[in-house]
Amino acid sequence: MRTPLIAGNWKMNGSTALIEAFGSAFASATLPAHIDIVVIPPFLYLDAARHAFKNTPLQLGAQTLNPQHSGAHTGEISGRMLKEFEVGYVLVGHSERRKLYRETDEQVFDRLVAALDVGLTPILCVGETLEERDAGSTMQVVLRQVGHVMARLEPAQRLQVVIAYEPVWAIGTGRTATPEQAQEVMAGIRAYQAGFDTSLAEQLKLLYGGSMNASNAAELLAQPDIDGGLVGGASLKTNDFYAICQSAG
Ligand code: G2H
Repeated sequence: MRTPLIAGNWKMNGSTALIEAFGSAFASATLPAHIDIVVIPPFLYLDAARHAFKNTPLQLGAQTLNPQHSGAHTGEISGRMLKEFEVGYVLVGHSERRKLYRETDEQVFDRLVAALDVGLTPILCVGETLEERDAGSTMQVVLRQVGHVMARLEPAQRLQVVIAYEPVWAIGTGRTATPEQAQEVMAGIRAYQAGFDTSLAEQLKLLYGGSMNASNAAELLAQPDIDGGLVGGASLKTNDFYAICQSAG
């Protein structure tokens, strides 16, 4: 049985006021008994969130990390630093980082290994563009991104990775993959893992991301291979995020 995971990726949004609002809303919220909920604010708010979320079930995640643990990397944040601030999860390979900051599969791999080295749970983001989907190469693209990382990990490391399938054409566009489209790709990712180890495939946590919201979450989360969501826009409103968490119960 895989514990559902709902992660809210705030991207470059939020404020100390929003952190406080989440702390208050989730301190008194009634949530499903078995669920992991992660809020992923910009780095600058992690410390405030660590304090504000003390009496809530909310866990902390970061949006990226540097592959090095320390050194002359002006402007960067390492996994070791994130651990000091009680961060448990970190996104790697989000499509915005791949596109806007030219992160390659190799750099994604390095970041993911750095996360594993310090005991952070990496959420590896993969997904095809609209052109790639229209060209019929969705599975090829997604499995290239997944394989570039998973094929090079030790079996024990593979168990620590969460994978988020986020079709690029559904991100922040209001256009969601249908539950069937998402399920098809996610079943393909799980089948790929079964090539390494069937028990890994059963344990692997797979999230859907791309315009998930309070209205479409239940249908997406009901799919057999969707274990949770990576939520962007809808994670910035306490009520919407709470409703999505409820759908995962
Ligand atoms: C995909 C998602 C969160 P949104 O990037 O990672 O964002 O839900 O706004 O499409």
